[in-house]
Parts: sequence; structure tokens; C-alpha cells
Amino acid sequence: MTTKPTGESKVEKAKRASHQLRGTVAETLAGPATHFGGDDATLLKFHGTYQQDDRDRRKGRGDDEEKAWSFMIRIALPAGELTADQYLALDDLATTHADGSLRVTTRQGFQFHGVLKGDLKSAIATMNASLVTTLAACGDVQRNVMGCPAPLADPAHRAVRRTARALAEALRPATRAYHEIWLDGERVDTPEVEEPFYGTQYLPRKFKSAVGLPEDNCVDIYAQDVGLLAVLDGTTVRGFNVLVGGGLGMTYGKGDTIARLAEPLGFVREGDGVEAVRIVGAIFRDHGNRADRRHARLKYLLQEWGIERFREEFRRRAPFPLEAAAVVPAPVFHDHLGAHRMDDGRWFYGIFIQSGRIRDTTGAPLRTLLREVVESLRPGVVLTGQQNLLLTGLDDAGVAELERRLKAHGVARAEELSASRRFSMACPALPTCGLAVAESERLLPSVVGEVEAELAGLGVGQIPITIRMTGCPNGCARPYTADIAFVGRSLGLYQIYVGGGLQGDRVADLYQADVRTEELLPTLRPLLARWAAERVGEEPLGDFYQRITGSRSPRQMITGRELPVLVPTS
Ligand code: SRM
Ligand code: SF4
Repeated sequence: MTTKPTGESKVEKAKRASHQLRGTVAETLAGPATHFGGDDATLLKFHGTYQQDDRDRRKGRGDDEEKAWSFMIRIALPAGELTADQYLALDDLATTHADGSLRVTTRQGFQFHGVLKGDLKSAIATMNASLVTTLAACGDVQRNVMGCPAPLADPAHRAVRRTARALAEALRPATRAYHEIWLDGERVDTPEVEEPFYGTQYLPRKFKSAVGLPEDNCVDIYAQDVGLLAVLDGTTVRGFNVLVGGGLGMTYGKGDTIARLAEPLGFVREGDGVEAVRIVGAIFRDHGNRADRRHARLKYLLQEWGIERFREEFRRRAPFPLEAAAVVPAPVFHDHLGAHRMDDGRWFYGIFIQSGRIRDTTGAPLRTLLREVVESLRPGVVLTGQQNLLLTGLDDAGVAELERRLKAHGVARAEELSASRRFSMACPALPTCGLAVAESERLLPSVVGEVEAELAGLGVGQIPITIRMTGCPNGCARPYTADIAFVGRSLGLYQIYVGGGLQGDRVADLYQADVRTEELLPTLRPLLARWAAERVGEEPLGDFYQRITGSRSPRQMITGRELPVLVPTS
């Protein structure tokens, strides 16, 4: 493993000096300070928690006044799976330790906001007691592994879940620091090589992986650092196309940052999928940029090397063949909402969660409803990559009971949602996210409301359309693969992107820069009207836009032709 002795970023130095992620986290945790300082704030991320302050409460505070510190905790759930008991334990924690809400993330995890420092340790310990972990939910490691959430028993769906779990296991950090700090694990003499894969400096940056099916790109596989896209013989997985170098984060004013889709590296047999991802991770570990964190993601190594050189390096390390990528059909997308039969005759039922936030609000006690349903029907719970939730293993009476309760609590069923709301997503942004420059989660519902009314008036209200919003260009709600995206520029100001789609295999274009909140719909109106008038059949907006603008961004990403990337505005 090569580490660069000079030119390291501050974070690299912090990792190296941390004694495998220990730093002085335990000491500060036990002390009276309201928050963490120095390198510990960085190290905390690897343990699954972010130090934040309430941005709404920053205003009016004096310079020497203490910020309103609290912590966000993130749980990593491979392919989003939970039991009823785990769900209920997490729901309890939302009341006892957090701000009364749980939030389904865009990577099938759960987040808690507003946890105070004094409650941090017991929150994480309680999560672990329920057999869920926060370890490596954040930080320069493999993040939560995404996988199709549909609880189906055919060989392909089973292989997706099995592979997602195996990947999470294979690249989980081995440091004992997590147990020592959060679970009062004994501090034992650590082995000489505590992290056989990650070493002392872990990866240069976050590393995201997903296992996908050609018939359902609900994991947005092209947005991942590395994706295993199943290649099927009937319903059996013959192997995986390995896709590398996706990533969406950009920075305004830095034209050398890009949003980029993953490209095909080659085909491996099913049994080699996990090792293939480890090898991609090892190449990243050894050759990724450790000097500049804005250029540290795997996608920049791909840009710099090109796919051929990356392939050569992969083959040099792989003890198994990397064949040419198999040709697969263009992906399809399912959100899995509503009632669907499982293979044993029971049902799973997908419930829409606006921006993933599960909380009780006046007239819509969503959190109470879910809690009651999980308590009484004891379903499995699976989180989706669209911030929604599936209840699984329901019998006929269970589905009827669930639908009755949804109605009684005023929670919309999938078929009652407009297409613009159903596929919408927003990142948390203000007031918790330290990087937000604009509203997102709190604004999206009203913007979608305006767009849905407009589309209904134009007679295209039920054509599936993805509308996504983020509070900055980092891309947490995957805006750049959506039909329409609103990306925060500054308070009350957005960039509008158009031209992606549900399939997630195309990057959008900048449609209009610097649009004020109240001008978002008026700016889009002419395009929406033209789409309604000139579309071919049920042609989605993104496809229509690409057609009328000459298709800058090709859909089929399997051929390995030159890939379009998206660059930020200045
Ligand atoms: Fe993200 C940072 C929330 C998925 C790209 N992301 C953050 C932080 C931790 C802000 C920070 O660094 O201080 C946000 C916490 C806000 C809060 O208050 O909770 C945050 N990201 C989220 C979540 C919760 C958004 C959501 O609506 O669900 C998602 C958590 C997923 C999970 O369970 O692990 C989340 N973030 C994503 C995605 C989408 C994905 O992974 O499929 C992306 C784009 C894909 C990618 O990584 O390229 C994404 N987040 C970023 C970036 C830009 C990274 C880059 O390469 O430039 C940052 C900033 C950074 O890392 O410096 C970031
Ligand atoms: Fe924060 Fe930006 Fe991510 Fe939204 S996209 S959660 S504002 S980092």
C-alpha cells in the first residue's frame, strides 16, 4: 500500500494520527464539553455521527456565544433491511434521544437529528443492542451498500441481498475503537495490523457501492463509485457487470469538479463480485488523491487514468478473469410503492415518505401510524433508495388493515399521489446540514405542489417524473440524474437542471442558473407546456428534453463510449 509522505490533506493527517479512529473521542465524550474539537469532529464521522449546530438558531447570536450543538447519527443498513423489533427500537430512540423524527436516507439508511452530546453514547449503544450499527455509515470507508429492497425470493433478488450484505461485511472497518468508545469494549492490545484492508489512513474519501438489477435501477447504480449490475440467465445471476467511477458531488466555482456516471469495467462471475469491489476499493486506496479532498473520489482517478489503465490495474490484481461487460438492456425503474405479492403469497406494501422524514405533524401522524402498524402486524421493514419504506410479509387481512389505517390517518396511498410527488426527493439541508446554502427538505413539498398543479392542468399529471431538490451542489438527493432538479445556489436561489430520468442512466443539463424560489415554476412553465403538447405518447420529460435539444447525454451507458460529465457553474 502506498501512502504519500507529503502533500497530505488535514484529514489524512488526522486519520493517520488517530490510532485507528480513536483520537480523543472517548475522553471528550466522558468530559463536560458540549461538543468535540479538532480532529475528533472528523473521526466521529467514521463512527456514524456528525457534529452539527442548529442553523436557524445561529442568527442573532453573539460571536462569543456557544452554538446550539447537536449530533446527527446515521445507521448503515445493507439493502435497507430491518426487523419489526429493530424498527420499534429505533422509533423509541427518536423520542428519547433525538428530535422526534427518523429520516430514511437516499442510501437506504436511517438518520437521527438533534441528539445532544450527553445522549450520544447511549443512543449508539442502544442501536447496537438492537443489532444495527452506525460504524462506517459516514467517513472515508465503504458506505451503506445499496440493494433492491423488494423482498422477493427469486434467485436474482436473493443474490442482490446476499451480495449487499457480504459487501458490507467484507469492507467493514476492523478497528476495535468503535467497541471501546461506544460499547465499553475493553481496550485490548491491538494487533500490529489492526486494519488489514484500510491501513492507518483508510480510503482517500467516501466509497459508495450498490448491487443492482437490470430490470430495476432503484439503487441509481450509475451514481455509485462502484456498482455490481447483475447479468441474468432467466432469473439466475450469471455474474455482474462491474461499473466504476460514478459520483455526483460538485463545487460551485470549481470547474474541475464534476458529476459523472459510472462506466463499465467488465464482467465477473457471481462468486467474484465481492472481491471485485474490494479490488476496486484497493486501487482507490492506493492511488486516490490524498492531497485535495475535492479531487479525492474514485471518479477523478477514472478521469485521470481512463478506463483502460484502470482495467489493466484491476486485472493485475484480480485472481479471476475480468471479461468484457455483457450487453444489458437499458434499465427500468420501480419505486415499489403500494401492494405487491411476494413469492409465498403474502404481500409487501410500499409507503411514500415525503423526503424520508418520519414524524407526526398536525393532521398527518405518520410516525404514530407506522409505529402502530409495525407493533400490531409485525412486518419486516425495508428502506428504499427513494427515501420510502416497505412493510413486508403481510397477509390479506394485514394489507386491508394497513390501508384502513392509512386512510384514517390521512396518509396518501401510492395511487393517490401525483407522479410529481411520488418520485420526488429532497436532502435535509437547513437547519441541520452544515454545508447547506439553501432550503431543500422544508421547501420541496410546496414547490412540488406548484409543479403538480401545473402538470395536472396540462393533462400530464400522471406521467412519471423525478423532481429532486438539494440545498447545495453536493448532490445528496441525486439531483443530476433527475428529470428536474433544483440545486441550491444561495438562500432563495437555485440552479435548475433538466434532462435526467427515473432510470438514472443519464446526467441532466443546466437549464437555468440563479432562479429565485418564486420563479422556479414560471421558469419551467414554457418547457412543461411544450412537453405536454409535443411529447410522443408517454415520453418522459427528461427524454423529451434530450430529444429536442439533440440528446447531449446518451442513455445507454454500457457501450463504454465517451461519457458526458456535468460541470458546475462558477
Ligand atoms: Fe450526502 C455530505 C446527507 C447521500 C454527496 N451528506 C453530507 C452531509 C453529511 C453534510 C456534511 O458533510 O456536513 C449531509 C448531512 C445532512 C444532515 O443534516 O443530515 C449529507 N447525504 C445525506 C443524506 C442523509 C441525504 C438524504 O436526503 O438522505 C444521504 C445519506 C445517505 C446514507 O445513508 O449514507 C446522502 N450524499 C448522498 C448522495 C447520494 C448517494 O450516495 O446515493 C450523494 C451524491 C453521490 C456521491 O456521493 O457522489 C452525496 N454528501 C455528498 C457530498 C459530496 C461528495 C463529493 O464527492 O463531492 C457531501 C460533502 C462531502 O462529502 O464533502 C455530502
Ligand atoms: Fe447538505 Fe448539500 Fe447534502 Fe443537501 S446536498 S444534505 S445541503 S451537503
